[in-house]
Amino acid sequence: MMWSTQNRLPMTSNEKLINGFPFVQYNRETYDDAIMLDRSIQFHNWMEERRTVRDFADRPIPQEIIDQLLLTASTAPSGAHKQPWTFCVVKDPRLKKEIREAAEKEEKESYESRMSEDWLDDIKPLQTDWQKPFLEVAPYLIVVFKKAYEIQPDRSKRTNYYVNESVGLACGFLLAAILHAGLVALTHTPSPMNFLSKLLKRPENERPFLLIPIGYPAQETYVPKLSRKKLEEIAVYY
Ligand code: IYR
Repeated sequence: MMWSTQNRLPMTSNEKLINGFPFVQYNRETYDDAIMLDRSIQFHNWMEERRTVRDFADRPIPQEIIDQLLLTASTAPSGAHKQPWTFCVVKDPRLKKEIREAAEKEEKESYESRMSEDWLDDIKPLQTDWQKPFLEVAPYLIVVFKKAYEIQPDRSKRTNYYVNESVGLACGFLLAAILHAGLVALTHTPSPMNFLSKLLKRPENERPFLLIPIGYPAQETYVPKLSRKKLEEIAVYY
Protein backbone atom coordinates (compact mmCIF):
# COMPACT_ATOMS: atom_id res chain seq x y z
CA MET A 1 0.00 0.00 0.00
CA MET A 2 1.22 3.51 -0.80
CA TRP A 3 1.21 6.02 2.00
CA SER A 4 1.27 9.75 1.52
CA THR A 5 4.18 11.45 3.23
CA GLN A 6 2.12 14.27 4.70
CA ASN A 7 -0.76 12.85 6.63
CA ARG A 8 -0.06 9.12 6.63
CA LEU A 9 -3.40 8.21 5.11
CA PRO A 10 -3.30 5.30 2.67
CA MET A 11 -3.41 6.38 -0.98
CA THR A 12 -5.97 5.10 -3.45
CA SER A 13 -5.91 4.94 -7.27
CA ASN A 14 -7.44 8.40 -7.75
CA GLU A 15 -4.74 10.05 -5.66
CA LYS A 16 -1.23 11.21 -6.39
CA LEU A 17 1.58 13.09 -4.75
CA ILE A 18 2.48 16.51 -6.10
CA ASN A 19 5.85 17.59 -4.72
CA GLY A 20 5.24 15.11 -1.93
CA PHE A 21 1.79 16.48 -1.08
CA PRO A 22 -1.27 14.28 -1.50
CA PHE A 23 -3.87 15.36 -4.08
CA VAL A 24 -7.12 13.65 -4.98
CA GLN A 25 -8.81 13.67 -8.35
CA TYR A 26 -11.79 16.02 -8.38
CA ASN A 27 -14.59 15.10 -10.73
CA ARG A 28 -17.86 16.98 -10.72
CA GLU A 29 -20.96 16.36 -12.73
CA THR A 30 -21.42 19.11 -15.34
CA TYR A 31 -24.65 20.26 -16.96
CA ASP A 32 -25.47 21.71 -20.35
CA ASP A 33 -26.28 25.42 -20.46
CA ALA A 34 -30.07 25.07 -20.37
CA ILE A 35 -29.99 22.79 -17.35
CA MET A 36 -27.39 24.97 -15.64
CA LEU A 37 -29.59 28.03 -16.18
CA ASP A 38 -32.60 26.20 -14.82
CA ARG A 39 -30.69 25.03 -11.75
CA SER A 40 -29.38 28.56 -11.18
CA ILE A 41 -32.87 30.02 -11.40
CA GLN A 42 -34.26 27.37 -9.07
CA PHE A 43 -31.50 27.98 -6.55
CA HIS A 44 -31.96 31.72 -6.70
CA ASN A 45 -35.72 31.32 -6.20
CA TRP A 46 -34.96 29.14 -3.21
CA MET A 47 -32.46 31.54 -1.64
CA GLU A 48 -34.70 34.50 -2.37
CA GLU A 49 -37.05 33.11 0.30
CA ARG A 50 -34.48 33.49 3.06
CA ARG A 51 -35.43 36.09 5.60
CA THR A 52 -34.11 37.09 8.96
CA VAL A 53 -36.76 36.01 11.45
CA ARG A 54 -36.98 37.36 14.99
CA ASP A 55 -40.07 35.52 16.21
CA PHE A 56 -39.52 31.87 16.94
CA ALA A 57 -41.73 28.99 18.04
CA ASP A 58 -40.41 27.13 21.07
CA ARG A 59 -40.72 23.84 19.16
CA PRO A 60 -37.62 21.68 19.61
CA ILE A 61 -35.33 20.49 16.82
CA PRO A 62 -33.51 17.14 16.98
CA GLN A 63 -29.83 17.75 17.66
CA GLU A 64 -28.75 15.52 14.76
CA ILE A 65 -30.24 18.13 12.40
CA ILE A 66 -28.11 20.84 13.98
CA ASP A 67 -25.10 18.52 13.61
CA GLN A 68 -25.68 18.29 9.86
CA LEU A 69 -26.16 22.04 9.47
CA LEU A 70 -22.85 22.63 11.21
CA LEU A 71 -21.09 20.07 9.03
CA THR A 72 -22.38 22.01 6.01
CA ALA A 73 -21.14 25.30 7.50
CA SER A 74 -17.75 23.72 7.96
CA THR A 75 -17.48 22.94 4.24
CA ALA A 76 -16.78 26.64 3.66
CA PRO A 77 -13.39 27.57 2.24
CA SER A 78 -10.94 29.02 4.74
CA GLY A 79 -7.47 30.59 4.70
CA ALA A 80 -4.88 27.77 4.48
CA HIS A 81 -7.77 25.40 5.25
CA LYS A 82 -7.43 26.24 8.93
CA GLN A 83 -11.22 26.16 9.43
CA PRO A 84 -10.87 28.84 12.10
CA TRP A 85 -14.31 28.44 13.63
CA THR A 86 -16.06 26.94 16.63
CA PHE A 87 -19.83 26.63 16.71
CA CYS A 88 -21.18 26.61 20.26
CA VAL A 89 -24.66 25.12 20.34
CA VAL A 90 -26.71 26.33 23.29
CA LYS A 91 -29.89 24.46 24.21
CA ASP A 92 -29.78 24.69 28.03
CA PRO A 93 -32.59 27.09 29.06
CA ARG A 94 -30.57 28.48 31.99
CA LEU A 95 -27.65 29.35 29.75
CA LYS A 96 -29.97 30.85 27.15
CA LYS A 97 -31.48 33.02 29.89
CA GLU A 98 -28.03 34.17 30.99
CA ILE A 99 -27.12 35.00 27.39
CA ARG A 100 -30.37 36.92 26.96
CA GLU A 101 -29.83 38.93 30.12
CA ALA A 102 -26.24 39.80 29.22
CA ALA A 103 -27.15 40.64 25.62
CA GLU A 104 -30.06 42.84 26.66
CA LYS A 105 -27.85 44.73 29.11
CA GLU A 106 -25.44 45.60 26.27
CA GLU A 107 -28.19 46.24 23.75
CA LYS A 108 -30.06 48.58 26.10
CA GLU A 109 -26.90 50.59 26.50
CA SER A 110 -26.35 50.56 22.72
CA TYR A 111 -29.86 51.64 21.80
CA GLU A 112 -29.95 54.30 24.52
CA SER A 113 -26.52 55.84 24.06
CA ARG A 114 -23.97 54.03 21.90
CA MET A 115 -25.68 53.95 18.49
CA SER A 116 -25.68 57.07 16.33
CA GLU A 117 -28.86 58.82 15.21
CA ASP A 118 -28.16 57.71 11.63
CA TRP A 119 -27.76 54.14 12.75
CA LEU A 120 -31.01 54.14 14.72
CA ASP A 121 -32.68 55.75 11.73
CA ASP A 122 -31.34 53.08 9.35
CA ILE A 123 -32.69 50.20 11.42
CA LYS A 124 -36.09 51.79 12.14
CA PRO A 125 -37.76 49.81 9.32
CA LEU A 126 -36.71 46.61 11.10
CA GLN A 127 -38.49 47.68 14.30
CA THR A 128 -35.90 46.09 16.58
CA ASP A 129 -35.23 47.23 20.12
CA TRP A 130 -33.01 46.19 23.02
CA GLN A 131 -35.30 43.37 24.09
CA LYS A 132 -34.25 39.98 22.76
CA PRO A 133 -36.85 37.34 23.76
CA PHE A 134 -35.71 35.13 20.85
CA LEU A 135 -32.56 34.38 22.82
CA GLU A 136 -34.72 32.30 25.15
CA VAL A 137 -37.50 31.17 22.84
CA ALA A 138 -35.46 29.73 19.94
CA PRO A 139 -34.64 26.07 20.67
CA TYR A 140 -30.96 26.55 19.84
CA LEU A 141 -28.55 29.45 19.83
CA ILE A 142 -25.52 28.85 17.67
CA VAL A 143 -22.77 31.10 18.92
CA VAL A 144 -20.06 31.30 16.28
CA PHE A 145 -16.52 31.98 17.43
CA LYS A 146 -13.61 32.88 15.18
CA LYS A 147 -10.20 31.52 16.04
CA ALA A 148 -7.71 34.34 15.72
CA TYR A 149 -4.88 31.85 16.14
CA GLU A 150 -4.31 28.20 16.97
CA ILE A 151 -2.67 27.06 20.15
CA GLN A 152 -0.06 24.43 19.23
CA PRO A 153 0.48 21.33 21.40
CA ASP A 154 3.62 23.08 22.79
CA ARG A 155 1.37 26.07 23.78
CA SER A 156 2.92 28.34 21.13
CA LYS A 157 0.56 30.44 18.97
CA ARG A 158 0.16 30.05 15.23
CA THR A 159 -1.87 32.72 13.49
CA ASN A 160 -4.81 31.98 11.20
CA TYR A 161 -5.41 33.76 7.91
CA TYR A 162 -8.39 35.68 6.53
CA VAL A 163 -10.27 34.76 9.66
CA ASN A 164 -13.20 37.16 9.19
CA GLU A 165 -13.64 36.16 5.55
CA SER A 166 -13.46 32.47 6.42
CA VAL A 167 -15.88 32.58 9.34
CA GLY A 168 -18.23 34.89 7.41
CA LEU A 169 -18.34 32.35 4.60
CA ALA A 170 -19.03 29.51 7.07
CA CYS A 171 -21.91 31.51 8.54
CA GLY A 172 -23.28 32.10 5.02
CA PHE A 173 -23.16 28.39 4.32
CA LEU A 174 -24.86 27.77 7.65
CA LEU A 175 -27.70 30.18 6.84
CA ALA A 176 -28.22 28.49 3.45
CA ALA A 177 -28.28 25.06 5.15
CA ILE A 178 -30.80 26.32 7.71
CA LEU A 179 -33.08 27.60 4.93
CA HIS A 180 -32.69 24.34 3.02
CA ALA A 181 -33.73 22.37 6.12
CA GLY A 182 -36.93 24.41 6.40
CA LEU A 183 -35.85 26.32 9.48
CA VAL A 184 -35.31 30.01 10.13
CA ALA A 185 -32.54 32.00 11.75
CA LEU A 186 -31.41 35.42 12.79
CA THR A 187 -27.93 36.87 12.44
CA HIS A 188 -27.68 38.64 15.74
CA THR A 189 -24.74 40.83 16.71
CA PRO A 190 -25.11 42.02 20.29
CA SER A 191 -22.42 44.57 20.81
CA PRO A 192 -19.98 44.26 22.47
CA MET A 193 -20.05 40.47 22.45
CA ASN A 194 -17.29 39.54 24.90
CA PHE A 195 -19.85 38.36 27.46
CA LEU A 196 -20.29 35.30 25.22
CA SER A 197 -16.65 34.25 25.71
CA LYS A 198 -17.15 34.38 29.46
CA LEU A 199 -20.53 32.65 29.64
CA LEU A 200 -19.39 29.88 27.30
CA LYS A 201 -15.92 29.70 28.86
CA ARG A 202 -14.17 29.88 25.49
CA PRO A 203 -10.37 29.73 25.26
CA GLU A 204 -8.33 32.90 24.73
CA ASN A 205 -7.77 32.30 20.99
CA GLU A 206 -11.50 32.45 20.24
CA ARG A 207 -13.54 35.62 19.73
CA PRO A 208 -17.32 35.81 19.36
CA PHE A 209 -18.32 36.44 15.75
CA LEU A 210 -22.09 35.99 15.36
CA LEU A 211 -24.99 34.71 17.42
CA ILE A 212 -27.46 32.72 15.35
CA PRO A 213 -30.74 31.70 17.00
CA ILE A 214 -32.32 28.92 14.97
CA GLY A 215 -35.76 27.31 15.03
CA TYR A 216 -39.21 27.28 13.53
CA PRO A 217 -40.92 30.59 12.90
CA ALA A 218 -43.64 31.56 15.39
CA GLN A 219 -47.22 30.65 14.43
CA GLU A 220 -47.86 34.10 12.96
CA THR A 221 -44.67 35.74 11.77
CA TYR A 222 -44.17 39.04 10.06
CA VAL A 223 -40.91 40.23 8.57
CA PRO A 224 -40.16 43.72 7.29
CA LYS A 225 -41.31 44.26 3.71
CA LEU A 226 -37.96 44.64 1.99
CA SER A 227 -36.81 44.39 -1.59
CA ARG A 228 -33.39 43.33 -2.78
CA LYS A 229 -31.17 45.31 -5.09
CA LYS A 230 -31.57 44.66 -8.80
CA LEU A 231 -28.78 42.95 -10.74
CA GLU A 232 -27.74 46.27 -12.32
CA GLU A 233 -27.23 47.70 -8.83
CA ILE A 234 -25.03 44.90 -7.55
CA ALA A 235 -23.06 43.77 -10.57
CA VAL A 236 -20.77 45.36 -13.12
CA TYR A 237 -19.75 43.28 -16.12
CA TYR A 238 -16.51 44.17 -17.93
N1 IYR B 1 -27.38 44.87 17.23
C1 IYR B 1 -28.65 45.52 17.50
C2 IYR B 1 -28.96 46.62 16.53
C3 IYR B 1 -29.08 46.24 15.12
C4 IYR B 1 -28.11 46.62 14.22
C5 IYR B 1 -28.21 46.34 12.90
I1 IYR B 1 -26.80 46.99 11.63
C6 IYR B 1 -29.31 45.61 12.42
O1 IYR B 1 -29.40 45.29 11.08
C7 IYR B 1 -30.30 45.23 13.30
C8 IYR B 1 -30.18 45.54 14.65
C9 IYR B 1 -29.77 44.50 17.58
O2 IYR B 1 -29.54 43.33 17.35
O3 IYR B 1 -30.89 44.88 17.89
